[in-house]
Formats: sequence, structure tokens, C-alpha cells
Amino acid sequence: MKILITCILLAFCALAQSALADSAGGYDYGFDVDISNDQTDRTRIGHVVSKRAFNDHIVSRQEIRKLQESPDAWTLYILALDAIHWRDQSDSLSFYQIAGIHAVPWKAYDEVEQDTDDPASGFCHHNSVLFPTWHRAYMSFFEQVLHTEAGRISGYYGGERGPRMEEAARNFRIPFWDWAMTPEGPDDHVLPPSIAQATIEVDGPNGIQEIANPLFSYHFHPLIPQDFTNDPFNRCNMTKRTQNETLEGESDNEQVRDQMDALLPNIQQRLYQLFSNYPNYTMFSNAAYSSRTGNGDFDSVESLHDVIHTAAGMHGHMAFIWYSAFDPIFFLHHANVDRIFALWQVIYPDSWVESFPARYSTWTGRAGDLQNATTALAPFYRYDGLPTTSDDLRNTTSLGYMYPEIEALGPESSVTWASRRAKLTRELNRLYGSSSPSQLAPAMSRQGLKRGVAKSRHFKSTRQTRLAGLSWNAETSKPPPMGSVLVNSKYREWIVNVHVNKHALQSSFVIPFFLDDGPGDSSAWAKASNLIGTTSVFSGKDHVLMQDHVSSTVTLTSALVKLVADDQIQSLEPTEVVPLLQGRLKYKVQGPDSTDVDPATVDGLTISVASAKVVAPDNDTELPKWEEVETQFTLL
Ligand SMILES: *[C@@H]1O[C@H](CO)[C@@H](O)[C@H](O)[C@H]1NC(C)=O
Ligand SMILES: *[C@@H]1O[C@H](CO)[C@@H](O)[C@H](O)[C@H]1NC(C)=O
Ligand SMILES: *[C@@H]1O[C@H](CO)[C@@H](O)[C@H](O)[C@H]1NC(C)=O
Ligand SMILES: *[C@@H]1O[C@H](CO)[C@@H](O)[C@H](O)[C@H]1NC(C)=O
Ligand SMILES: *[C@@H]1O[C@H](CO)[C@@H](O)[C@H](O)[C@H]1NC(C)=O
Ligand SMILES: *[C@@H]1O[C@H](CO)[C@@H](O)[C@H](O)[C@H]1NC(C)=O
Ligand SMILES: [Cu+2]
Repeated sequence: MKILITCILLAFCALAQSALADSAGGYDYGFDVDISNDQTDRTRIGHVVSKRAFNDHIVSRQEIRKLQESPDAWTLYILALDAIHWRDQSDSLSFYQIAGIHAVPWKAYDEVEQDTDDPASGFCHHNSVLFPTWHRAYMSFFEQVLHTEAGRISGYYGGERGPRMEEAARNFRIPFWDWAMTPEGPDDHVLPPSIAQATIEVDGPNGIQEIANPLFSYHFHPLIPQDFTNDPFNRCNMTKRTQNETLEGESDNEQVRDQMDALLPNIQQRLYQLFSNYPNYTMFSNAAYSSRTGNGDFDSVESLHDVIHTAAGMHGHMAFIWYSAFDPIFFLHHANVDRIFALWQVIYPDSWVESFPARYSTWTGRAGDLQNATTALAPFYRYDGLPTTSDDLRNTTSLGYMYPEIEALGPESSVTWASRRAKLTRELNRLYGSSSPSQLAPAMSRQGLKRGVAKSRHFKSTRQTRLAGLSWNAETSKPPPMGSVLVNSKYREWIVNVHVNKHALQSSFVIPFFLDDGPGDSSAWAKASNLIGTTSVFSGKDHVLMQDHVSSTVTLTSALVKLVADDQIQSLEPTEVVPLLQGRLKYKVQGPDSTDVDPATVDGLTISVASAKVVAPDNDTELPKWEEVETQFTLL
């Protein structure tokens, strides 16, 4: 009797699975691949983050477009993600449970219980010195689960493909999405097409199949409404990237694509500024206003990362702290945040987590507690069973991975830190420096020119499209008149400093800046041709009781250089720039229902324009050096 029931159940499962595959669901292996009862893997994975999970091998994570060029690794990536997506949602190694570590449904993760009485935000740390390190552990755990999965799946391939797939599985690491890099080909966008398509073809062990793309959405199976406190998230059965507050209609990736393209110049300049002018970990690491000491340190890797969260769909899952980890794009985004953190660590190796009071409670810590490099990053553990701390993962090699730009520097023992730093800086200049006036410095522009010539054959047309509009770019724009911007090896940077209560609108919101008035219709703001840049506040949703202030920066410099090149102003000196900006710099606040919010009603909002003289580097192994940043005038 028991056997009969099992058979019926198995047959039913098989039917259900093929039905899913027919309507572009998960990959159909032709047999049951459920691991829910397989204890070996479970024990091996635990919540441990350690290179032991990778047999002590250190392998570089690749940019997602680069990974796609390796068909075996790419196939295993898609299949491994697909496998955890369709795994029973009560299983701790399901995508559902792993995504649930971040915030909602605010439940214990695999028996790691809540440690505070606060109605808290989950395990994740934001506005905290632990923001980069907690997310590093989280990415590593996710990577470890996918790595194990890739290993299992590679074992299903037979014949001569078997050993090849097994090799690819051993070297599997999660990819990152470099959203600050100028896209390469003429038709390329900042958003890779593989993330934006609803279905994807995969060459699995049971043949080529078209499956639901696990990078496009997570399909709840089923949706558990009580896990998601807010309407309409408790009614939407898949994750979406959308501008529509009702979450109805299709996931609108075209909007995400256009918005990311429009924001690229500003994102790139902010990133370049973080590498050049943020030597202190406490300020680099997170958005909390409480650690700021001057006018030149309002930005942070967290504030920059917020922009990508809201650009991935203003009202979709990615735009809210509570839901974001359910959108698969989250892990690509955060792997890149981790990469930026790792690159920054090479430039500033001595700056590290210092004690700072927590701004919020989490599941395992209270607001006001001192956080430091030895604070447990729950729910993650080391191999020896002790809680993982920031100190344990200061060096990514202790987690079994690194990044291509760091691998390219060669083994640390063979070269001095100064030469590693010089080599990495050259790469940062190449990847992210092209909107900076530092490119006008004679030595830099000669090097820039060489690069430009080498690249222009395929890249010129793209660069013109993507970096067009209101920004100046060394590789494609008309240069400003000699001596107008760069004077005695110095130029001026112009920035907008924004400060606001993170929970002012009980929701995420964005503040776009324009040259002259923005379009009347708020849905056109994100890609307006006179958009200079946007800053975002990434928050929870409804009834957020916490109060905390954050800060960020929008860069104006490349837009102003363009105005000099176009002869609208003569220089970047305050006598020219201040009157221009006082008359023409405009901004909007885009609130929860896309509305045009009156800035005066936004709690704590202050906006000011600041400027600094900056010494251009002598050559491309150096970064620009900022002098003191002074506030020029206040907008609000
Ligand atoms: C998901 O929701 C949509 C819209 O409510 C509905 O059309 C669709 O059938 C649902 N899909 C599943 C698998 O439940
Ligand atoms: C949201 O989508 C629904 C259904 O497609 C549509 O009726 C509504 O007008 C949309 N709202 C906005 C603001 O676009
Ligand atoms: C870094 O910034 C924090 C916050 O402003 C400050 O307390 C700390 O002393 C700074 N660290 C160093 C090494 O300057
Ligand atoms: C570091 O933080 C932990 C709690 O997270 C605390 O127990 C410890 O005393 C702190 N250490 C220092 C040196 O502040
Ligand atoms: C990181 O670890 C590797 C070995 O795993 C070591 O060679 C390297 O020196 C470490 N880097 C730093 C900055 O400590
Ligand atoms: C680049 O400039 C720095 C600072 O002036 C100098 O120390 C270094 O030797 C220069 N490097 C090259 C390759 O010219
Ligand atoms: Cu995030």
C-alpha cells in the first residue's frame, strides 16, 4: 500500500514537473532530482562560508557577460539556479529560504532564531559598518550552495561531456554584473540581455530545453501571502521589475535598461570618486549620515548601490529592502558591490571596520550596540563552528574566490603593494575614469588617446549613444578649450550633497536632478534628456517605525565640462558655475506612487552644492587627489 502511494506520488510529481517545463518552468531532467532528503549535502553546506567548501581552490568570479562566453560554466550556472528556484520552499537550501535570510518573511533561518525582541528587519545590515562584510558572507553562502548544485548537475552528464562539465563545476563561482562599465558592443546596454529575457535555452543533461529564465524572475510556488506583509507583494506570484505600483502587467525590463543607460555617466563618476576620495572604511562602507565629518564624504558604496536597487524597477521587488533578495538580479548586483569593496581594499589596505553603533536592530543585534570587526555576521558560520565575523572575510581568498582585476595583479608575494596599487589604478582609470576631467591631463590624455584608438573601431558608436546627453566623455565628446577646465594640473569637481531621513516617505524614493526643469510627467524623469543624475533612498515599505538619516552625492562635473565645451560657460570656476546652477539646477522628489512630492514635506531633506579643487594625476597609475570640499550654496 505504502509503495503504491509513493508510486502515485512520484508519478504525480513527474507529471507536475513536465507540465511546468511545458509552460517554460524548470529544467526537466527526466527523473526526480529533489535533494530534500539528501543529508550529505545538507551537512556539508550548513551555513558555513569558507574556502573549504571549494577544496581550498581560489577562482575568480567573472562578469556575467564574460561567464556567458564559457558555455559549460554558463549552462551549470543557469541549471544550478533553476534547481534551487524550483526546490521546495520549506527547504533551507531553496532559493526561497536563501532569499528570505535578507529580510521578509522575518523567520528563523535553518534554526538560527531571532535574538532580539525588536520587530526587526531581518539578518541584513544596512546603514551599518557591516553592510559590505555581511553581504560578502551572504554572497559567499549563495555561491557555495550553487557550487554544490553545479557539482551535482555536472554528474548527470555522461559521455565525453561528463569530465568537462565536472571541471567547469569545480571552477564555478557566481558572476557579478558590472553596472558601472561602459558597455562594449554597438548594440549593448548596461543591462545584459540574459537578465532581461523571460525564457532561456539551456543545454542540460536531458537535451536542449527552453526554461523560465532564473535570472529574470523568481516564481513563487506557491505564493505564501502571510510571508509578505505588504499589498500588493502578498498577491504577486512572481518577482517583477516594474514602474507600476500595482505590480500588474509584465516585468518591464526595457524601462530598467533605459534607466541604467541614462544613469551610467553619473554612476561611473560616483564610483570613480569613491575610489579617489573615500579612504576611510567607516564612510566608504555605508550610507549613515552620523559618521560624516565634512562636505566631501556624503557618498558611500551603499548609497551608490541604492541607485541600482531603485533603477531595477522603482516599484518592483528589487526596490525595497524587504523584497529585493527575491529578485535574482539582487545576487548579480551584490556580487558587484562586493567586487567594488574588494578593489577598494587593494587601494586602501589599512582601513577596516572600526567600532560604530548600529543604527538599526536586526534579528541578532540591537540599535545602539557597538558593531565592529568581530561582530557575528548571523546566520553564517565558519568551518570550525564559530560565527563568521568581518575579520574572517577581510581577504576574499579565505572564501575561495577573487576578482579578475585582482587576479591580474599576480601573486602578492612577488610584487610590492605600491606596484599592485599602480596596476589596479590603471585598470580603474580605464574602466571608470573616462568622464573625469583628469583625462585632460597631458599624460592621461596621451594614454587615453592610445586606448581610444585601439577601441574606437568597435566601441565608438556605442560610447556615443550610451554616454550621450548631458555628460562629457574623454573618448567621444568634443574637448573643452585648452586651459578652460584644467589649469596648472588642477580642475574643479562639482557635486550635490543630499541628506535625508531614510524613512521619510515610508517607502523607497528617488531624487533626480536636471539642467532646467524636468519633464512634467514623472514617468519621463528617469530618461529625460536633461537628466544629470539621480540619487535614491532604498527603504522598507509602509509603517516603517525606524528613523535614520542617510546621505549621498550626485556628480555635476561632467555635465559642466560639456557646457564648457559647448561654450555655455567659460570655466568651472565658481564665478561661472554658481550663477548657472542657481538658475538652472532643478530637482524633483519621486515618491511611492510615482508622484511629484513637495520637497518641503520630506523629513530631513537638505540639498547643497559643493565644490573642490582636484589635482589631476601625472599618469594613469594614479587617481585624482581632492583638496578641501566647500559648500557653495544651498538648494534646500
Ligand atoms: C500568476 O498570477 C497571474 C496574474 O494574477 C495569473 O494570470 C497567473 O495564472 C498566475 N500564475 C500562476 C502559476 O499561478
Ligand atoms: C498598472 O497596470 C494596470 C494593469 O496593466 C493598468 O491598468 C494601470 O493603468 C497601470 N498603472 C500605471 C500607473 O501605469
Ligand atoms: C574614519 O571615520 C570615522 C567616522 O567619521 C572616524 O570615527 C574614524 O576616526 C576615521 N578613521 C580614521 C582612521 O581616520
Ligand atoms: C565588538 O563587538 C562585540 C559585539 O558585537 C562586543 O562584544 C565587543 O566588546 C566589541 N569589541 C570592541 C573592542 O569594541
Ligand atoms: C590574501 O590571502 C592570500 C592567500 O590566501 C595571500 O597570499 C594574500 O597576501 C592575502 N592578502 C592580504 C591583503 O592579506
Ligand atoms: C606616475 O606618477 C607618479 C606620481 O607623480 C610617479 O611616482 C610614478 O613614477 C609615475 N609612474 C609612471 C609609470 O610614469
Ligand atoms: Cu542591496
